[in-house]
Amino acid sequence: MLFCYIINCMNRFRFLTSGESHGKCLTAIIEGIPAGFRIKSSIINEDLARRQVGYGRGGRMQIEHDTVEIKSGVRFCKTTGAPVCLEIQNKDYENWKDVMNTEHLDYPAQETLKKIEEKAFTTVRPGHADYAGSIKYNFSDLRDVLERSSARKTAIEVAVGSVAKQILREFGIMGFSHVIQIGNVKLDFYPKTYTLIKEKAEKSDVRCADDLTADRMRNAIDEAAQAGDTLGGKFEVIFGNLPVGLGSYVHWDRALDGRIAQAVMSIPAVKAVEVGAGVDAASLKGSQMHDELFVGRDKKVYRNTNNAGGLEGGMTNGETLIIKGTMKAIPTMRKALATIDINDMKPASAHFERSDTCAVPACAVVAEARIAIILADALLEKLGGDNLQEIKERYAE
Ligand code: EPS
Repeated sequence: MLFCYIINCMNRFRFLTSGESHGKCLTAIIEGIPAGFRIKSSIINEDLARRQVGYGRGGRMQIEHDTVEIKSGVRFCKTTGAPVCLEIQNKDYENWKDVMNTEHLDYPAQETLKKIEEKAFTTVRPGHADYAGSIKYNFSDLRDVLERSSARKTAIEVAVGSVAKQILREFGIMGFSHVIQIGNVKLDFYPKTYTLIKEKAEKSDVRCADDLTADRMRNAIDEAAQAGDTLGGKFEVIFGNLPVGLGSYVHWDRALDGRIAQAVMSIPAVKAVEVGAGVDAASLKGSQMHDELFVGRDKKVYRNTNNAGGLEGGMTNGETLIIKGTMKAIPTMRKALATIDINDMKPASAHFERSDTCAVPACAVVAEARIAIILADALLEKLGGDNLQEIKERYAE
């Protein structure tokens, strides 16, 4: 039994991250990458830059220039089969050294104490992890909740996702993300092909594939910023060229739709995940919803619709994977909301440091990374193997 479990774990793309928003660095250890995959830090850095840009991002992104250092598990750009360790330095740490010290302070200088007190806060930010986190971990300073619950940690997740994407690319599996709604502004007209959507979205600072809609999105962000408010929205992640049969219907926790939903849902601020037709499926009749199958002259199976979003019975069905995510408006706001102070349990105004007005474009990049991780995991799980050559041979079978 235990033996089976260990075998199963060896063919899994697993990772853990550590790091605080204003701590020294963010790190990840990835386990389960077979030997021989080409992994380049320059490609990871391109993905990190994609997460950082976006109209409506806050002051922190002016400070950081996220770059990864591959610390182990890779030699001359090729994985060795050993755990891969990634690290991103937080540039802002220079300003937070005293506050984020990991050592016990025996006789702190007055100046140091003042800095720590200045950064401590007890007024709960509604919508954040502050209230439940302080009770769960018994903190009197909400800084201890903020630091790890911050979406800053998604930077290292994007680095892990970029490694997953480099693995998937070996098998021709590629994906992208784009924004389809910010506040009340929706993308109504999609460019005709996925290639066009991708190209246009990558060039847009709101990751939107239509110029006019992008203008309206920027205006909405400006208006929210002027009012001291924030905006949420909706994004879509697409992956193509997936083999049939990733995931399974045999157990609930092996269903790929469930695994993807968990991966996207747990991104900070995400409130809903949809597969294919998603919530619209509620009003579609069976005859409208289900994608009929045909066989082409080339003997290949094809369908004229993709309401299933590439997933049937918890498995990939060979069609394009289509996942939508909904992000709520960021809960750190200049326009302070009513709350409580956990120090005296009296009414108070919520704490504000600095924030993004809108981070939906960044969230789309994070979701793309998280989905890539699940797909790489499912692919390695299906194919097994210790090195790229072995896996490629199995894939070709
Ligand atoms: C983020 C870094 C954070 C925030 C944001 C995401 O930096 P700071 O707290 O220093 O401004 O900009 O996090 C949140 C808005 C949040 O609610 O967690 C980043 O690197 O993406």
